[in-house]
Amino acid sequence: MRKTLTQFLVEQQRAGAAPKLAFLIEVVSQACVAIANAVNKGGIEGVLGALDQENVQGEVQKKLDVIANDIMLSVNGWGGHLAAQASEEMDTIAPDAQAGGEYLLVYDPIDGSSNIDVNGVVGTIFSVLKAAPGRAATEADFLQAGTRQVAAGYAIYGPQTVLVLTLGQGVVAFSLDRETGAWVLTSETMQIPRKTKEFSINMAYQRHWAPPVARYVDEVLAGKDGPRGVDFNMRWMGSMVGDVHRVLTRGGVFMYPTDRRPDMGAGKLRLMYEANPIAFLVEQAGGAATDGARRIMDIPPERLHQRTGVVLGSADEVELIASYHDQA
Ligand code: P6P
Repeated sequence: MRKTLTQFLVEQQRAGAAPKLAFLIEVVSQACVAIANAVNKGGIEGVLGALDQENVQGEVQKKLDVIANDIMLSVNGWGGHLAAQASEEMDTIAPDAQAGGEYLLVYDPIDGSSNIDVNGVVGTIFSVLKAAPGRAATEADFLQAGTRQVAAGYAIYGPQTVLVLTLGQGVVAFSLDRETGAWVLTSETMQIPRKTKEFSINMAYQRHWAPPVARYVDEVLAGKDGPRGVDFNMRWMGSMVGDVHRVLTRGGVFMYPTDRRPDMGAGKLRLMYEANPIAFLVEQAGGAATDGARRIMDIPPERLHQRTGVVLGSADEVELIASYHDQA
């Protein structure tokens, strides 16, 4: 009988994890089951397609963006363990129904939403921070560096539905058994090898890249006859969760750097609910995560929806790219 998420969380409590944190993760996992079902029903229940409204990012919202956000809000908003929630899809924070919650939950309810209508991989990314004790939460309370996270994870809705999680003691993965509704442990420790021959970047923006990124990609594209001396492979899923899950599973380097496009000076990916939780997982799996030059989890947040460049995965490659930034 495989271990379930519930059993894992009980063991973590016995090993010293805060009971309310374990409960929080259990509740988030239930929200992810509901989102997985909504994603899986896709066209059947008419949840595909876009709404004629934009989110705080100025991006057209997909129906599933809003459905998933509503699920996260309602499933996580009753237990009193959270002081507040924040989301890519909400302008500002949503205080919990009850006062006194110890934790803050911030998330991207559906990452990769451009993939929804074409049956591509999408996911839910979440990050857990400590709330300020004894008072109602404010937006400023969320602005904590990634090193302050107490837990982080994502659910990936693909051929399998998998929950990947860290509580700061390594990275574990659970697969959803749809027959029982249980999250079942399928990886006790996800590890990213230091070396890789696989890179992940959207080549369409090549002419906009800064020199260190252009240099790195030119060298890997030169293959065995070039300075790297080996041929590389490329993957780009258009869904960060999909590309990151591959990197956590078999290594690789994922890049969404800042570039010279008018709206990309700060990058596309968001610090609080995409880059930080993923960086926590990647570091816990022995990888590295920078904005190209500096550690993502050290970046001091100034705004809830702040963006950052992202270079993460196999440590040797991330460090090489950082050295090119230092030299530039
Ligand atoms: P592009 C999805 O919209 C997302 O935020 C990430 O999940 C993904 O890695 C990236 O944007 C894809 O961006 O510019 O290739 O469409």
